[in-house]
Amino acid sequence: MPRGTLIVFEGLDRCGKTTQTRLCVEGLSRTGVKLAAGLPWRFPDRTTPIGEVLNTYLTSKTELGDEAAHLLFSANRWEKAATIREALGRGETVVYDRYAYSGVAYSVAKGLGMEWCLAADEGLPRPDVVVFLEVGVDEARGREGFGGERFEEAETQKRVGAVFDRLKGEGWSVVEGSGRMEEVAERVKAVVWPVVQAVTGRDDEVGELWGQGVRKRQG
Ligand code: FDM
Ligand code: MG
Repeated sequence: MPRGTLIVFEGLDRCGKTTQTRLCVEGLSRTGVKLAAGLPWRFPDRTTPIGEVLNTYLTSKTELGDEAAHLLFSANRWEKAATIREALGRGETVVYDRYAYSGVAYSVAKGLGMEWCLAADEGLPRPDVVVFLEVGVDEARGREGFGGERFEEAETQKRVGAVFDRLKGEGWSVVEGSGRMEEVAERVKAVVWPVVQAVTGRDDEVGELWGQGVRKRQG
């Protein structure tokens, strides 16, 4: 049985990830692709005990040191790693709103070292495609809801965007995120659909971070 495809959406806050992950799932289900239950999945997964701590942190009800926060965001992914692999192994496609790239981008933007940040997520299931929704900070700031949570301010977003630029590599598709949501969804479909078809026709294993796309950790 062919495995499922792991599709990840990344981008700055208010870039349209949540809308586009939903539209992507709707589009895939119309084409008859076998999907995991309850998609889109998202990180942080605020429903687990670790995710509850992250939620209090993001809503500024708790303070965490930058290293501790980074490791908790990563642990929140590790607690789902087996579930993701199992779904893909059953031939189910998985769509994520944020993944380890957000983990690295936000933590490096706070001043933590790139290598140290990459290490925590090394070995997680590797996405088949990372859809990066490109939206200028000024446009994102103007969208409804910007500013409600920790990190949702322009200076942080600019620093996060600069780290995302360093992470962009093989397996990434940068999609212009401005414009009507239906237009953006068409652009997303044009990059996602060929990947789903290619993975379905191939008989390969799910990869591991940071195998491709971002350079492998040294040593
Ligand atoms: N975030 C998200 C991190 O700092 N590290 C991570 O590993 C992940 C997955 O949490 F500000 C930050 C990014 C964002 C917040 O909010 C999650 P959304 O807007 O609900 O995705
Ligand atoms: Mg947010």
